Amino acid sequence: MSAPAPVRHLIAGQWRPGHGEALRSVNPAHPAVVVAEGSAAVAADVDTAVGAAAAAARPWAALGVHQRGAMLSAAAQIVERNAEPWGHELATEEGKTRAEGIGEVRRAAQILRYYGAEGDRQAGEIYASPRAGEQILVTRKPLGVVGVITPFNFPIAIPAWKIAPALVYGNAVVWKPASTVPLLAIRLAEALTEAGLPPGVLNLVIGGVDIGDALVNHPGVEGITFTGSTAVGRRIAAAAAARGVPAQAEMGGKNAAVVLDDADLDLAVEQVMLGAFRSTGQKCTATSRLIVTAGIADAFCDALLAQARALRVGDPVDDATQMGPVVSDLAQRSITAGIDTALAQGATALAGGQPYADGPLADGFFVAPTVLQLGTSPGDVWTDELFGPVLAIRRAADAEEAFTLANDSEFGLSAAVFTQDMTRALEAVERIDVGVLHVNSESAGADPHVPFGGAKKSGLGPKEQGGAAREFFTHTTTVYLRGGRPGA
Ligand code: UN1
Repeated sequence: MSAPAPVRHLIAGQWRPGHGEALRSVNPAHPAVVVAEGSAAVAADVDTAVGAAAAAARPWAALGVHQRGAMLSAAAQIVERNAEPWGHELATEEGKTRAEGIGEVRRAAQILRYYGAEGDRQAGEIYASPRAGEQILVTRKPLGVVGVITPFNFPIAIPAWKIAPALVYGNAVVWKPASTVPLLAIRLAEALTEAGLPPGVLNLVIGGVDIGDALVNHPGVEGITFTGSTAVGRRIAAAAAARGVPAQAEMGGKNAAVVLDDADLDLAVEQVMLGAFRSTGQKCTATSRLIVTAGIADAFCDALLAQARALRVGDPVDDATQMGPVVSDLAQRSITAGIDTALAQGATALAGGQPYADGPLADGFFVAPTVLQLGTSPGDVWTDELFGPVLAIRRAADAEEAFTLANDSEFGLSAAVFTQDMTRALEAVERIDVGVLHVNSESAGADPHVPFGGAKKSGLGPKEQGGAAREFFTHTTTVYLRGGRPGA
């Protein structure tokens, strides 16, 4: 067992210990094992970090997009080279399986590579002018100092997909990651520092809600990007609006998989299993609602339950494990409470639903893969995001009713529809109100070059990734460009 890694903060180009309250991340499969340990940042650190970022922002913006991109490309190589050890650390700190952890580190490298090449993709707009001798063009400028607040569930990929575009478009960053995953945050900041980022361009301050609040309310922060819970996202967006700065908030999901009568049964079962239980269901894009039409419902549920009951739950660094623990004691308690409420409100547990009372999983923050059959009054589990391995099933008479049920949520992040009928698939595209729709694949997943984000109440502000990220991390200047007096 290795010694805990020290928690350090990156401020003005220097790695420093914190002076705040004790902060430790533990292995959620073995909570007695400390992964990283030290002290949180304090509000004064946020102030210093924002000051350093403000000083670094102008020369950074002046550097040019190609040079900034070259540093991201260098960071991508460092991240890629460390995929195995950092993926292992990720699994021990966050709890997803080691294979997923390594995959996530590689994904962070891919995101850095994508934005590293952004200079070659930049293109602008030129408009005709109603006046002779004039052209109108639109240029883009960075916001300045951007506050980045990231969740625990993708400790390196989500930070990469916020920080890489923020930096390449010329912003300086002050980043507060979830305090449950400090080690992976330190790893990404190390890679970017090693890649040559000038001091102050990226600052890392690790801490709890007080540090997030200090960042969000700091007058020097000129934009805030956040991924996390709906309650916090709305609070951040409100605080940003009160200060008159833009905010981008990616929040909750209650994502449906719709399985229609003509679906490829094996494919649908496989993909719903991945959507519901990969990363222990801790994704805003995870499948937490399943709607299945009458003609396939019994066969589908039988096959799904057999797989859910057989899922190998265990230590994420054991190669045989298919699903690890949830991130923390708090998460375990809130998911378990959500399951208990569902059962009290009339749901039937078809798989899981019970805590691990004894055996090797009893000490870790494990929650059994849980499948709940809902009745006609579906209860809170139909509407509230539990952020864990819990799938709630409802049956629909036909595709029309299934699409209506899929839309029966205030959220609209992602959905999956399983059908082999192109007409039905196109109907789903028309009918299902989401930001991301998968036809015959699981509800989770995102690629760096395409927009990511939700419809309805899942998100606020411009979408993330691809060209969409530019909308948030830059502002435009419309330039009326004339030479001298025409004809003079
Ligand atoms: C994915 O589906 O692979 O917090 C990414 C989340 C999302 C990212 C999902 N913002 O789960």
